[in-house]
This record gives sequence, C-alpha cells and structure tokens, in this order.
Amino acid sequence: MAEQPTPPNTTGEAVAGNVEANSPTKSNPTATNPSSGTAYKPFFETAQPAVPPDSPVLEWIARLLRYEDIRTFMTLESLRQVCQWSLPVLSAEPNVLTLSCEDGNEKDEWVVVGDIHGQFNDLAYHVLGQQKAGAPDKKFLFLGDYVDRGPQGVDVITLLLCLKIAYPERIFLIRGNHEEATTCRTYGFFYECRTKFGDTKIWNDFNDVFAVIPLAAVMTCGAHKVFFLHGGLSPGLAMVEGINFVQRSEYGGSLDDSSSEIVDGLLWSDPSDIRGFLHNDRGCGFAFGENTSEEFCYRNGLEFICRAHQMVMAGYQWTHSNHVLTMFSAPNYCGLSNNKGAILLINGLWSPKFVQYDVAPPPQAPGEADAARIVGDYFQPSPGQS
Ligand SMILES: [Mn+2]
Repeated sequence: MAEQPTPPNTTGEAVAGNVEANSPTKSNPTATNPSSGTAYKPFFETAQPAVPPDSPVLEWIARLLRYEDIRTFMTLESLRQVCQWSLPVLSAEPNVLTLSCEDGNEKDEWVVVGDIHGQFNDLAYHVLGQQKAGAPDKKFLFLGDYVDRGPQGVDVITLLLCLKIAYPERIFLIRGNHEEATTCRTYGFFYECRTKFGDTKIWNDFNDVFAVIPLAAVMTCGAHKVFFLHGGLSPGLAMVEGINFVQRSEYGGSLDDSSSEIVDGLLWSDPSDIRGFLHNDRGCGFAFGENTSEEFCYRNGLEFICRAHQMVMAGYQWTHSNHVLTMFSAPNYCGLSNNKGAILLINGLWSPKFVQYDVAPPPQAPGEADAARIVGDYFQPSPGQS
C-alpha cells in the first residue's frame, strides 16, 4: 500500500494509539479519548491547547488530519458542538485582528492562506503540513472562502473551527464572501450539508458562526505593516480603524448603507485597472483602481494589501504596482483550472516568500474508500468567479 500522504506533523506519531505520543520528551500533554483510551498527538509542538487534554476537539482534529471520513466519527450533535464552542472564541475577537511577528525572529513565522473552497486534501497536506514535527510552532492566517465549490467544505470548516477552538492564538480566520448564507446556499455548501448529514439545520449553525468571523487583519513586522482581507476596498473605507465600528454580525441585516458597503467591499471587491471605484461585475462589492490602493496604503502606513478571492494561475499575483497581493490556495480549482495553489510565509526577518504547489496526492488510508468521493463533486463556477 502506498504511504499515506499525511502532513509531516501527523505522520506516524499522530496515529491513534502510538505509544511514542506519550514520550516524556514531548512537552505537550497528549489528548486521550476517555471512551477508547486512544491517544492523539497535539497539532502544535509547544503551544498548549486551550481545551482540556481529553477534549473531543483534539480527537476530531487528529482524525480529520488522518483523512478519516467525517461521517464516521462526527454526528450532527458533535458538529453543532463545534459551532457552539467556536462562537464565543470568534465573537471575542475584534473586526480587525491585530497580529505581529517578533522583529528579528526568523522562527516566528506566519502562514497566510487564500481561498480553500472545500479542497480538504490541499488544506491538510500543503497548508497545515507547513507545521512540521520538531519544528517551531507557526501561526496561520486564513483569508476566507473555506466552503462552496469543492467537495469537502464541511470537513474544511470543521477542521479550521476545531483548530481555532483549541489554538486561538495560533489559528486566525477572516470571513470570505462564501461565509454568508445567500452565497453558500447556492454554491455547494448547503447541498453538501444536506447530502452528507441529511440535515439542513447544521447549515444554519455554520452560518451563525460565519456571521461572527472577523473581517480583516493588520500584521506588524518590525517597520512593516500589511493589511489582510478577503476581497478589497470600497469608497467609504478611508482608515483601517473604521472597520471596527461595524456590527459585523449584522451584515445582510440591519447595517446602515455605509457600514454595509464597507463589509461588501471587504468580502467582494477586486483590484482593477480603472481609476477610482466602479460597481463590481460580480454584482457585489467594487472594482478598485490602483490609485485607490496606493492612497489607502499611504494613508494607513501599509506596505501592501494582501487579499484572496480571485483564482490566479501561479497561486499568487502582485497587482497595482505591488500595492495589492492576491493569494489563492486551491490548486486546480474546481478540478479544471490547472492553476497552482500558493501560500505566503512571513517571518520576523521580514522575508516574505511564496510556496507554490499542485494538487495534493489522494489519501490512501485510512480514508481510502473515500478517495474517489474526494476527487469529484465540484460546483462549477461561471468564468471569472471564485
Ligand atoms: Mn471569494
């Protein structure tokens, strides 16, 4: 049998019941499932989980990373539990996350991730595989669009929420335009919830969580400052701080026009070769020109704006004279785009670099029977959509 392509940090040691996971040389407590006595190695090397060692969240993380079929170990009730536990964790964060790299510390490294769109294997293998066994803990910033299009949106969002619950200071999530009920009702996530779990109420629970996901982040790294979001700018957004005045959970509800427009832009806008702003071809958000990006960066003291939201063939793309960087982390998007996926690495020495990749190898075991299911079932986009 071919070797299972688990991410490096979960290979071998992460396998349930492996006695090495209890090695006293490990600084981390090992999660133990009280019912089965099964041990699970924590995801990070030294970061202490914010949940008890016997929390099922640690077990769910480990089993998802072993490519086990989510339907074999998670029930509707346990999915609902993940939603309920993640609500206060995400709600406690501000609209704009304040993140940093320790100046001069090469080992303090961020992994920045663009659209995933239900491509679970690529998330597990390429993205989370950046956290290698024996290596310093990394921090992960995800720029949204976890669900829809790809076949495993439920698995992707469940794993990310479990990681957020267990490691709230290591895993950070920003909301994408697909983390919204009108969109994810149409482009696959609703259908996936219904077919995998025979229930649509869990789709509502996930949407309650989507409504409280932060909208943006600012990362400071020495003298450098970068703004992160899913889509882009809007005419009413002058200062980053302005975003913190929006009641984010009211998006699509009772927000006034200007607040709603700011969130619309953050979730939906795209850089364009126009001057100023135009309403976006997508029907939501704005096309924003290079002059608007340049002015926004200057006004807010930013090195550049890093966003996701558009498929780019190399997995990353600079536009607007390097004022805007687009990241896209779903390779061969929708099984037909032939694009590379990419992630951005930033450490305390300020040496941003990209890791590009093709589609992850299909898992062989223990989710072997599921491999065929994982390859198919995409919701195809219209040209230019993501
Ligand atoms: Mn998007």
